[in-house]
Amino acid sequence: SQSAEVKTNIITLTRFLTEQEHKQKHATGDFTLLCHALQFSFKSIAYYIRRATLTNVSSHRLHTFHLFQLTSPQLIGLAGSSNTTGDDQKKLDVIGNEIFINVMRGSGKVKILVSEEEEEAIIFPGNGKYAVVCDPIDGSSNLDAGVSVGTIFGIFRLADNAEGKPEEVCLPGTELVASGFTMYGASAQLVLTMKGGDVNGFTLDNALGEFILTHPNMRIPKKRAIYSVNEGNTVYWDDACRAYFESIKFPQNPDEKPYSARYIGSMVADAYRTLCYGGIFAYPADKKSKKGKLRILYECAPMAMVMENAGGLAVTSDQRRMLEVVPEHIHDRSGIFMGSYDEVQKVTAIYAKYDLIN
Ligand code: P6P
Repeated sequence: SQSAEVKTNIITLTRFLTEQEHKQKHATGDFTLLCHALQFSFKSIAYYIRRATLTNVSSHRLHTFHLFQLTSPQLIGLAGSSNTTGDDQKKLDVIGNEIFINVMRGSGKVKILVSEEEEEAIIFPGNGKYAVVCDPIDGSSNLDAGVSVGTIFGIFRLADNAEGKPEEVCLPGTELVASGFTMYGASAQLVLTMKGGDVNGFTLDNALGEFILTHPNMRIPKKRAIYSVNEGNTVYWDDACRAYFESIKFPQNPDEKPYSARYIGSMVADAYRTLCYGGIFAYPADKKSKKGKLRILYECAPMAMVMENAGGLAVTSDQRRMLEVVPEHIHDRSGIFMGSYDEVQKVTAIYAKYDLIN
């Protein structure tokens, strides 16, 4: 019988990082070691999410059991603390955050760590040259429903004289040296991009415990009639925003079909589908969320860098390039439209028409 093709030359993330390092003339290896620490945190979080899922299944017969209570049922109940957004902090959020903090500290390469779960930036002693921004478990409120959640991250190279002050990491996305996200779905899927580089997808092989390069040089389709937005916020949108979504739901041109709607409510899952299939993802700033809901540093900018390096675009609600926005503080927010190049251009064209009118 046909034996399954034996892959004897697989490219692991570890090998990929070594090859990337050799391309950099003055590489010291610090960035590579930081990325190894990052991949270890993704493997650890993937393990705990999978275990939580199993625990949830085994305990379903006993009582409703929130996935966030990672360990044994005795730990029922929320962690009791709440994060910067004020929503209840679930056990898994806490564990994902703690894993990330401990692994980044242990790397010895990080000076400043910003996490959605931490009000203040964490400053590590030592001479780390990098700042890491992250949302350890984004979308966790959906976890109980089996929706894919993920870790979103970005890496900045700090100035040599950086003292470890929060304002030193309030940088535009154009300064990111690397960014990406790991989606914890059927398998853990890492999407990683480096400054000026392309976008590469790695799948965690649980047997090997290695991320394997499965999606080299991911390119987002130039256009696709899919839109991804929470239409429950329509009543809060400004006129230009409404006009844009009206234009794709009720196309003027009779031979144009209306767009399909796809919205999961977990940014990593919506972003990954948008990267793979094309279309537009939006979380507009509106009357309810004046600066938008998503965070610039560890949600909008890393995702914008992935979309741009894959051939797409990302803009704010006032149609500025997302990557050029400088956050006013580490948890600053922005409206965002991101995805296929032509689709984002359509948004900007409609907004331009509205700006002319108003
Ligand atoms: P809404 C999840 O809570 C999250 O931070 C993102 O992952 C997601 O894109 C967004 O919020 C969903 O927000 O208001 O549509 O529920």
